[in-house]
Amino acid sequence: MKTLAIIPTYNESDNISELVFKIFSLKLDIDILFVDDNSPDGTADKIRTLMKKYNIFLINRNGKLGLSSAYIEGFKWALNNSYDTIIQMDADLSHNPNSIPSLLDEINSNDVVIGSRYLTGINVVNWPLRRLILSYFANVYAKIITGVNVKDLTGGFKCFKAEVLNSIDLNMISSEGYSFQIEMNCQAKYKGYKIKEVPIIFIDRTVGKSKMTKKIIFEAIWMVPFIRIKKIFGMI
Ligand SMILES: Nc1nc2c(ncn2[C@@H]2O[C@H](COP(=O)(O)OP(=O)(O)OP(=O)(O)O)[C@@H](O)[C@H]2O)c(=O)[nH]1
Ligand SMILES: [Mg+2]
Repeated sequence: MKTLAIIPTYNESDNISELVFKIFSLKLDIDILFVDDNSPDGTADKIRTLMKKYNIFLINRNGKLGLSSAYIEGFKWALNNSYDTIIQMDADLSHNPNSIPSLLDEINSNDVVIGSRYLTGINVVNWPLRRLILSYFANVYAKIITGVNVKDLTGGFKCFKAEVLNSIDLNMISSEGYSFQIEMNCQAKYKGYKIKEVPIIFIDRTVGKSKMTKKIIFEAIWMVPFIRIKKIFGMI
């Protein structure tokens, strides 16, 4: 099994070293691909230093192009470089690398594994109540409209079999922000792939700033019915 962890970064220089150290401490055979959008805080330079010691790759883009396009670029790179298992995670340590083994354990018998915050109650630590309510109800809304029975449709800690990414026309993904997570899950489910959730504990970032904006929230509100409409008209 050739495994890649794709990690998009924007101004995460203070989180990168700890993250890389924690992933390689697992002693699993995993490569890391960072997709950095020319972070003004010098994240890419930190990554380049770490590249001397670890199996790390970097796609350095010219400017902030958004989470969705960072992942799409990473997915294409993974497929071109023959990885068969692709993990995606945030750089801010909200996604604990110690949960990677439980994602990998399940990927053999499933096609997509989601590290789920809402599988066993609400496993979110240190989020302000309004952020938690937003995330929770966004998930209920997305589940009802899309008909995809996943408790954490918006989570960003996931594992894909390469076959799933290969089957999706990545150039036709419409989302720019976090609704990207919902769209990828729907694409997989509508194509008949098996999705499994495993519980994770999500801890709010302690270092760096959130990139969540109102634009990202509004995009998700109209994108969810749009995804369903694409399915109804056979575009997925
Ligand atoms: N390359 C790239 N990475 C991004 C962009 N926006 C966010 N990211 C990265 O995507 C991951 C998730 O972004 P976060 O800001 O942590 O978003 P979040 O997890 O929803 O929100 P918080 O945890 O509250 O900050 C982090 O690793 C970010 O650095 C972007 O435009 N380009
Ligand atoms: Mg985060």
